[in-house]
Amino acid sequence: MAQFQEVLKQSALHPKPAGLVLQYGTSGFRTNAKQLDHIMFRMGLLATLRSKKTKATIGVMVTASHNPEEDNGVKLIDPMGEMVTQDWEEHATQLANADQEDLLTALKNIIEKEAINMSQEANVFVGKDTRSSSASLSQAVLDGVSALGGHSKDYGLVTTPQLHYMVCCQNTQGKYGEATVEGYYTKFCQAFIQLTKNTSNRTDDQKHLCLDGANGIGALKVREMESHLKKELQISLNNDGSKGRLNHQCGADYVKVQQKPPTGIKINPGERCCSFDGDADRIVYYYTDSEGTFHLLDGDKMATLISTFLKELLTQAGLDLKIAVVQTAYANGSSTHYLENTMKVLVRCTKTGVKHLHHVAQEFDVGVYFEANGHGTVLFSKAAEEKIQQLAEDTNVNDKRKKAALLLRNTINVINQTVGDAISDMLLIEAILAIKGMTIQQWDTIYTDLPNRQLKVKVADRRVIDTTDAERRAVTPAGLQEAIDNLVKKYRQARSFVRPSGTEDVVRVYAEADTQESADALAHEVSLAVYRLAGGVGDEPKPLH
Ligand code: NG1
Ligand code: ZN
Repeated sequence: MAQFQEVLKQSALHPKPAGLVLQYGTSGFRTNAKQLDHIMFRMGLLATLRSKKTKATIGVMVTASHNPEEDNGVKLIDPMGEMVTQDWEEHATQLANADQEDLLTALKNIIEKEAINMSQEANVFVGKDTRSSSASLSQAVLDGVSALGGHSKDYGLVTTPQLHYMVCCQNTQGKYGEATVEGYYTKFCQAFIQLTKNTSNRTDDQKHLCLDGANGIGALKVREMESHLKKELQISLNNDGSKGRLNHQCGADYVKVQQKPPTGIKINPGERCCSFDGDADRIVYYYTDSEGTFHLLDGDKMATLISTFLKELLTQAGLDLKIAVVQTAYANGSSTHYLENTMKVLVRCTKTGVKHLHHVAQEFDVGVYFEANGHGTVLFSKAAEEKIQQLAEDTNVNDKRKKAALLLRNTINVINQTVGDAISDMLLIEAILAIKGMTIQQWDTIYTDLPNRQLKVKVADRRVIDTTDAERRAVTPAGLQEAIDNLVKKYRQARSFVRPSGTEDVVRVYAEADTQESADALAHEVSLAVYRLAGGVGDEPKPLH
């Protein structure tokens, strides 16, 4: 077929380096940008096939999120704006790793396996972050789409969640919103303004928020959005990309892992601050107190604030809807304890990676999911949305129920349900704080985090570590879990687990305990166990203190 001849011709312009093997990881392919040209071309091909198969628009986002500037990556977006299904991740890995001369065979295998009708039209939306490599890499995606005769729309510079939003809008014929960046700002900012409309006496101080844009795409987009907020949220934007390097000593991942404020930003005591990551799908909040101590409010604190707010509104509205919070093993033990025992909210734990959280959240009427690192959102079932809508329109209900229903309706509209979204999460948190008349300090005292530490260990092959029980226990290598269990017993309120990263060539170690010293010591000892039992390379891990 002529189509395949074109693929062959075009693929020669995007050759695969011999011997290179890459996996579709926690969220797509991610590595040094120099190794990715052929991957991008092939993901253009794959997105076209996925579009033909689903008879819907598919998204391809070129970004490496919180990774350093020199890396890049690609994520595929399914018709409703969610991450691509797992069986297609396998197709992605197959296609990405096929040798140049086997590419057509790999492509035909997928077509056959999925029984794809090649005469079906295909539509692919493409977006990219601000990395210098993103321009040519997104062109490679577009080349892949056109080689298979697909139509594409290049959104250029957008945040990852904006592209998810566009895909969902397109495939719902505009029901979710208009598939433009303007449509995105209008939808979310209008909902924010509605939510904060009746919060009396908000001072300019309370409307003020200090934002670290990680020198990335989020900063650009917040700037574009500002006029839509009509001064109801006054953002002072730092790390806007005009000087510093992307994600370098700034951004949500740096702040969360280092547990300190980003550089290049002056914070006044008590001031409410937040950081986005490099593609604006994660956000964390923080402040420093009058003694200069840093306080982090991460994904767990956001999940708690949001679920408490929603639970209260559901009760006031008299709606019997099942709400749950979905977390991963990285969730602070205190947050889980508070949610289960004080809030009496159902908590579920899944494997790392938002696709896992998203799927579990879909099982509930209202599913609040957050990774501790600040990636998360809220999902409302169709039935829940309909009940809320009906109540908001019902003329026979009392004022209290009506008010709660209206707030719930606007809350749904301020949330990007397709994926965790730093901009939408920021608007939601700001609205909740305004409605509750709550300061960041008050929010912080809802529960106290257990001191914790995250470390990385380099090993020859991280796949030697296999885990179970939502990654909380290591099954292999032999003896590792026993070693961890014995170390954990030495400390109070302690917990630790290890897992291979899906985005970096490292093993991640997490530990928490009653004091920071204990958490640090435990994390170090577990790192040593990993190094010794799982084939550590380079120098042995050194104690933190
Ligand atoms: P890995 O590298 O698999 O731990 C990291 C994050 C995930 C997720 C992905 C995708 C941690 C501990 N891990 O995955 O939660 O966000 O990146 O960006 O934060
Ligand atoms: Zn990200």
